[in-house]
Amino acid sequence: MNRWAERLWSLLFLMVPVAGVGVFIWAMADGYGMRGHWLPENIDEQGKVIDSLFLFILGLTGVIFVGTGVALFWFLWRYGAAGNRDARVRYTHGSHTLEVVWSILPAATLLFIAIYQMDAWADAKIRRPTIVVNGQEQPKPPIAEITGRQFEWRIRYAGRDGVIGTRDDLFTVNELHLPVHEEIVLVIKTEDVLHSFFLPNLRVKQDVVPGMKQYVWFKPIRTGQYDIVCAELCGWGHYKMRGRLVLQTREEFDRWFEQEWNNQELRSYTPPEPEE
Ligand SMILES: [Cu+2]
Repeated sequence: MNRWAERLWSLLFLMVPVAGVGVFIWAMADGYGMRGHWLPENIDEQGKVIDSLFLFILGLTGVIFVGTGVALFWFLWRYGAAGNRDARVRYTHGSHTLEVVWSILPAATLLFIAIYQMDAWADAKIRRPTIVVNGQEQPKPPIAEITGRQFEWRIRYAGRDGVIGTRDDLFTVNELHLPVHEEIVLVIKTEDVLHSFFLPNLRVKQDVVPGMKQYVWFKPIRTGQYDIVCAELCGWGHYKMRGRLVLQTREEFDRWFEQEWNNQELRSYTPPEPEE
């Protein structure tokens, strides 16, 4: 390879970090051609925590990505064979110190991230909201049960008795209405294969595993219509497994619920027998 080919290849390698970072900035700035490619609007009370964790990890990995990309470019540029015909080759059996350093640094970084995000993880996945019943604190019961199946979301609301799995439950498909400014608990499960229940605007994403019942919770702070998405490739119709999340004020929600519930009564809909 001659000198010029070497330089060309070095510059091509340099394009990896340059274009990589460029595309991210382009998307973050919502520039033309990249509209809506960055994080969707956050409408969850705790969403900021998830977003700042995301940005922190992105920044950290970004610095390492740029660092290794630039180092690779520099070694190609400076030490190519064509430009160093007289250089003497030095054989090495490795550096013990270097290996210790590059093992400990990533390990320490991963450990730091694990500890740093512990609170966010606990809030999102472990500390389910509670209510007080007869002076006793207990986990808040879910307002609805979401069942994923190829290829739709079946939604079952606890009826007036507040208990899911009884005869007065309300059923909808792909349309989830919820009140805002309240801690929402949902129970999710699947009828067939793995799905992933994803509410992008609420920063909620949870795999739905056959045979398991799982709980997700969040607190929406804005009314409007948003997406429910399946984030796990679950079959040929995966792409159309999307639903509509309608966030309403408590009054609007109650009115909607009443109306739907009365309609289902009129159709004398017979829901399946309770499971438990
Ligand atoms: Cu799915």
